[in-house]
Amino acid sequence: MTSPVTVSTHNGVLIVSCDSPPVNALGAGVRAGLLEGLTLGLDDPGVEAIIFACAGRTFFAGADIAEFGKPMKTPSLSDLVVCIDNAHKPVIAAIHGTALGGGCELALACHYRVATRSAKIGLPEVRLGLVPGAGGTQRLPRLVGIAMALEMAALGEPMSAARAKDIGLVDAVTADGALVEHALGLARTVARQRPLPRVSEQRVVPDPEAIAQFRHTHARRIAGLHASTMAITCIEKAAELPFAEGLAFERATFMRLMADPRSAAQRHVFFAERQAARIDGIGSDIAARSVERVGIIGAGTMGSGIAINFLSAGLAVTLLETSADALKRGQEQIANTFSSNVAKGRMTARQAEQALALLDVKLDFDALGACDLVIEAVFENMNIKKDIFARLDHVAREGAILASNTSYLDLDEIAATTSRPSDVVGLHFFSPAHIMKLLEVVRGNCTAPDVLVTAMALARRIGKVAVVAGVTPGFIGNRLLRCRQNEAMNLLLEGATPEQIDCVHRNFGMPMGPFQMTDLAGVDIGWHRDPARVETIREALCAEGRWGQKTGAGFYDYDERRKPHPSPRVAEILQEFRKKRKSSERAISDDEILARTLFPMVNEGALLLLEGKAQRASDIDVAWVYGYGWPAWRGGPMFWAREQGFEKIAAALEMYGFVVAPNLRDVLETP
Ligand code: T1G
Repeated sequence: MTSPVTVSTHNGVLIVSCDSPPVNALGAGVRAGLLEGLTLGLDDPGVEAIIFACAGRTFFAGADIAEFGKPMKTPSLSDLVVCIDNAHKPVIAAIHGTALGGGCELALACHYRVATRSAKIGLPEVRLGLVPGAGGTQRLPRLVGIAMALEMAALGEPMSAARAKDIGLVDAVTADGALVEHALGLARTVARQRPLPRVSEQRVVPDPEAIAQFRHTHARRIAGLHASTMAITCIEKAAELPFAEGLAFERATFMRLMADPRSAAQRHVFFAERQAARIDGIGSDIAARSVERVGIIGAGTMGSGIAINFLSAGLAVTLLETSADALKRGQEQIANTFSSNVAKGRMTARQAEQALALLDVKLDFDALGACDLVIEAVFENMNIKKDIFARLDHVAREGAILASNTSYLDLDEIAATTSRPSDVVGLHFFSPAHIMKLLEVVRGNCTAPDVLVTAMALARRIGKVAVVAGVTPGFIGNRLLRCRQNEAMNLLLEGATPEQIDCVHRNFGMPMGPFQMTDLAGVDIGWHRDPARVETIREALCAEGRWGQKTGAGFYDYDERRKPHPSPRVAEILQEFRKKRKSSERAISDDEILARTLFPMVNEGALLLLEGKAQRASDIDVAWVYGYGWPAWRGGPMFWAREQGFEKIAAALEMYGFVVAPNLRDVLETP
């Protein structure tokens, strides 16, 4: 097999170039080729300097994650990095694209680093439940100081080339087309300069205040993220220990985390997210349709949030409403969001201005005729949606894609009101639509393959993580959510409290529990609005105006800072309903709460697969990690269930009166 690494000589400078699509991951073959190239350059008296460069879209994007958990083939990345560090001739990293993880660590071991203006550099290992394993936590603080090293290695955020230059991480930034030329120029300049600037020989300036400050500032963000905590410790050791000992500490930490099930779960989510982009039965030969102008019907919270996604990605948006006031409110919501993004440094004022310039607001339905994609984001009522799609059928141009943002209604029924059901697709955004990453792409019975391909491509373009769902009430995410919420309500009737149930879920790693989530979203969603009709706990709360955070009371009472407090009134309501059921109140264990709220979700996931409404179990994981905050370090409901085991889950489901899905064993036990 030909090596992905080639060498070329340029007036005494050896370029060691790697071409290993898609991202030049530092797999065994690449590592071997790089070591061979380096050795060739060091042994050749005619070579005065060596450059590491990559072809394709990016410099080395890290170790090959697919190799993790398998026996490591030599040379290891650590061995390669040590050889670079010890080189007796200058070695230069020519960085473009995303120099991440092991790619960044290889660059740190080089003596010089040149990056293109659009390049990004980072140590995202913590996102995989790991710490850098090839010297990143030891070299980075030596080059940029502890504070910057913490930001990069403990949060996993990549840095722009410009910022990297400012902090001394790279020596020069070049135009995107001038990288190799600049690297060659630098090589000739430094070819005979000695001593070589070895990062490992530099001292780390101790900065305990920076570490304490970082821990305080990011306490919430890194809570429960074991790898981030360990990355901080490794950086602390860089200031305390000699380089070799710090390296050994980092390596031992890396190996321990590699064996940790939490890292396996995060690596599962990494690949599952990318697998979700694949649509079964549709080959790469199907081209996406061109979408440059997006029409959005409804300027409410969802419609405005959806518009922000497309405007931020540089697509023109026609936002339609039925009244000037509603349109104005939507426009204000969009403008305020962009202003807030600028204030928080998420975008520049210029970028916000450019995005807003792409917004066109209309009251005239016919204006949608100029759009390539129209997304209906109106009230969740089938008749309203059917009317809109019937009108769209006459107004939208031929070939335009007609999408509904419905969160559970039957997309096929909506599509049937048009003469072009093959152009109809569901695009289910999650509120707040401009923040939540998940997008469910709902595949109707008639949805054309290129419409699906277009939807998935658009999802990527607007920075969403898309999952294909079949037509079923609640699609993937909400169908599992309904199971959890139903059983949570049953547990209330049997003696549990909202606080206890929510606490169990927060301790599991969810950002909030079922009742906090209901109060946030609105207890009154889907309520029939008749306060005289009270048959359930939820209807009792709604009837008293306890609609959640927005009314200051729901399952909890909220103070002026929206902090939730257990509600005596809710306790009374629960007592009333328990008496009505004549069920004896009992103490319910946390384990029972967890089993009864999560195992039915897993069972429903198996049914989704059996019915063909989800393409693969990992898609269900992606939906819940990105749509509902399931902790990535638990991998998603289906991944977590595999760890629990079929027998335990099936026994519990039967004990609590559930019918075990016929394919559950197969789903949880098939490798
Ligand atoms: N290893 C193996 N495959 C990878 C990979 C990696 N590091 N990165 C990406 N891929 C695959 C990915 O699965 C997909 O495959 C294709 O490349 C395109 O990816 C020792 C231990 C680089 C920013 O965490 O962040 O180094 O689906 O769709 O949107 O300390 O990929 O096409 O078959 O994401 O343009 C550290 C992870 C590893 C970087 C490109 N590095 N990758 O984004 O393309 S740990 C990372 C990314 C490490 C050292 C430690 C992104 C990207 P397929 P893509 P993209």
